[in-house]
Amino acid sequence: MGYIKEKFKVKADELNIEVKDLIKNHGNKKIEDVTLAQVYQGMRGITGLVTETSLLDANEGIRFRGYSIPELREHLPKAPGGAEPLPEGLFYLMLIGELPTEADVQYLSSMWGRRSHVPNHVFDAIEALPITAHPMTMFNVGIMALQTESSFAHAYSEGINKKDYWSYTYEDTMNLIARLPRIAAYVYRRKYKGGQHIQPNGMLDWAGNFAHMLGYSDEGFKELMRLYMVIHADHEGGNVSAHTTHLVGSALSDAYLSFAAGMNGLAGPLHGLANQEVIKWILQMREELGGGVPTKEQIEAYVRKTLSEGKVVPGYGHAVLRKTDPRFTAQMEFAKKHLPNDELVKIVWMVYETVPPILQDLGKVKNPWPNVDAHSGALLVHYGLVEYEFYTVLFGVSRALGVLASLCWDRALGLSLERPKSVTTEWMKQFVEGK
Ligand code: CMX
Repeated sequence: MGYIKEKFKVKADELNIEVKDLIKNHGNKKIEDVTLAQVYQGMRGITGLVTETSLLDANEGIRFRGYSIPELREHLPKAPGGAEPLPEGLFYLMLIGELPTEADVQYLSSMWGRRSHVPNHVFDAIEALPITAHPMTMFNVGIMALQTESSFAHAYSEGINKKDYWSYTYEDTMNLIARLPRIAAYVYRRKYKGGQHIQPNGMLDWAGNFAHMLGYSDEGFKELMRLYMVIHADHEGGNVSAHTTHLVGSALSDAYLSFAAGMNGLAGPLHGLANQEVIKWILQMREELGGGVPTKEQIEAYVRKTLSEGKVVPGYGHAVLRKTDPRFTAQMEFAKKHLPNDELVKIVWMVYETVPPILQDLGKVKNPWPNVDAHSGALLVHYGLVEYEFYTVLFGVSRALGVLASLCWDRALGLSLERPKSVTTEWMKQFVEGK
C-alpha cells in the first residue's frame, strides 16, 4: 500500500471514531427547521450533507480544509519556475486534511502519470459518436466506457467486506483522476484538431501534461491550467455535480458511475455549462455591436435585452454565495499579471462593473455578483482555446479532484444510502390545513 493510502486510512479510522461518537451522543440534536418554501425551492439552506473536503461561506467564498483560494496560491507547492499551485497538492489537502510537502505532490504526479493509460475501447466508444456531439457527451461516454476498469465493481462482484470498500474506491479514484486528462484531450483533439492526438509527456505535472495533450506548449497556458484545475475542484457538497456524485455513490455505484452522473449535472447551463454560455453571450454582444470594446451603456442595454427575453445573465448569481466569487477574483488577478491588455478580458471587467447594479435592481436576485464562470472563458480564448463548447470538460476534469476525494471519504466513513423523504402537493395542502 502506498504511503498516501496508508495515511488516508489512519485519518479515516480517527474520524470514524469521532463520527460514531457524535451520532451516539448527539444524534438527536436538532440542526434547524425546514420550511415549506425550502422543500419546493431546491432545498436551499437546508443542512443535509456532510462533505469533508471544503466548506463554503456565503460572503467569504470557498475554503478547502480551512484554506482560502489566496492561501492555497501561497502555500501549495508550485511547478519549477511557476507561481500557481499544483492541483496534486490540493487533492492531497482535500484527501488527507493537511498541506502537502513538495515530495507528496511529486509522488502524486508520478503516480497519476503511471496510472494514466487509457484502454483503446474508451477511444472507440468516443469515436462511435458523431463529431457534432457535445464535448461533454463525448467526455462522459469516455468515462462510462472506462468503467470496465473499476476495481470496486470487480471486487464487489466477487464479494468483499464492507470494511474494504474505501480501499477499492481509493484505487478507482486514483486511476480515474490519472486518466481523465487523456480522455478530455482526446475529445478536444478529435472534435477540433482533426483527430491529431498528442501523446502524454511523463515528465510534466498533471495539469501541465493536460495542457500539453490539448496542444498548448505556452508556459502561461500551463500555469492557467494549474490555477484552473485548483479553483474549479470543489465547492462543498450540495452543488449539483458534487451532490450527484455523492448520491449515486451512496448506492455503492463505483467511482466511474458516480462521477459520470455528476458530470451529467455539470453539463447543465445553470451549473458548469455556464462557462461556455458566458463567452458565447459576450461574443454575441460584440458581434451585434460590430466588434471592438463596447461602451458601458451598450453593455447595459445588452444586459437588459437578455433579461427582457426571459434569459439569465450567465456567470452571475449563485445559490449560496452572496459576494464576488473569490474564484472570479483569482482569475482576475491572473489576467492582470499575464494579459492585462486583452480586449475580451477588458470586456469581462466592464461587464463586472455593469451587471451587479442591474441585477440588484430586479429585487429578486439574491446574489448579483459574478461566479467562477464569468471570467474563465476570456482567459482561455487569450491562449487560443476558442472552442467554448469544450470549456465545461475542463471544469469536469478539475471537479473530479474534489468529488472523488469526497467519495473516498464517503466509503471510508461508511456513509449511508441517501434517501430523503418526499411528499406530494396534496400532502402539503393537507399539512398547511393542519390535517
Ligand atoms: N440573471 C438573471 N436572473 C437571475 C440570475 C441571473 N444571473 N440569477 C438569479 N436570477 C433570478 C432567478 O432566475 C430567479 O428568478 P425567478 O424567481 O423568476 O425564477 C431569481 O433571480 C431568484 O434566484 P436566486 O435565488 O437568486 O438564485 P438561485 O439560487 O435560484 O439560482 C443560479 C442560482 C446560479 C442558478 C442563478 O443565479 C443563475 O441562473 N445564474 C446564471 C447561470 C450561472 O452563472 N450558473 C453558474 C453557477 C456557478 C456554477 O455552478 O458553475
